[in-house]
Amino acid sequence: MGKVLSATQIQHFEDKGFVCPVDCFTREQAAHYLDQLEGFEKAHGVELGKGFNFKPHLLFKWVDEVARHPKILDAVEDLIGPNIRLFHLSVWPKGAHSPAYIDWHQDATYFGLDPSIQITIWVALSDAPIESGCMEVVPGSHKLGQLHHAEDHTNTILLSKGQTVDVPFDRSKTEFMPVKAGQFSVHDTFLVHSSGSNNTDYRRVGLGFSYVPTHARCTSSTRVTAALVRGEDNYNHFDDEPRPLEDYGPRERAFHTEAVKRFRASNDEQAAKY
Ligand SMILES: O=C(O)CCC(=O)C(=O)O
Repeated sequence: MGKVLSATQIQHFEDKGFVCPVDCFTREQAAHYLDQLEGFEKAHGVELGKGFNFKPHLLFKWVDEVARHPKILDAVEDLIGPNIRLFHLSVWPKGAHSPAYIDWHQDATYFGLDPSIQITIWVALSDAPIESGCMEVVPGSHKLGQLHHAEDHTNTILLSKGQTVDVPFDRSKTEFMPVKAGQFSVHDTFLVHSSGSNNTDYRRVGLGFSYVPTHARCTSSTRVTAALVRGEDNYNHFDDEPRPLEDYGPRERAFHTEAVKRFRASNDEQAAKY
């Protein structure tokens, strides 16, 4: 038994590469977070979507709060130990009846981590049932290690580089990871997964947090940033990310721009090796 995950859930994660769903906060709290996200979008005339969906925990106090939610960090600790950095975060919105989708991929691709240990926690701000395009996974595929990916720049693909597994793999048995607003799913960095388009009348929004143990390093020549969210770091593999003191303040925007620039440079460097 871990702090949040049961022995059965931890075993399921080891065998299948994912756990879903886990209760985190109330529907009302999820709606409150979604209001803040959409209030910002409305006020600034932007979408926190493709091209502007990276690392919003550096810009908004409410996102930083979710990133450090004790229930989330307890679940991550159950799987990778007590010293944890938030390596990356993407917002994943899919508008009502939007054709946007995500092809089969592994999160590890282009992260360049060594050792490649990373957990994705996908937190639902709105309900994400199968018909809204929740994630579909290939159970056990995390044991395949890194598979080769190609880039597909179809503009309805939400991933920044349209990374898509381009070697054969068995997807005769898949499972979905539906989550309700306020719940999260957990998956391993090598788990092969995808998600379909949103066939509901509402916008489906989730936050995908990528956590790593502090001993993992990014092998890119660009030194990337990551927030120490729990425990201590005796390795110095990352530059620290400061917590936002003001929503979308000038200091916050400047740091966010720099952190995203470095993350993209690192991703480009890793992609060039493929
Ligand atoms: O939000 C989605 O539909 C998929 C997100 C995803 O692939 C991930 O968080 O790893």
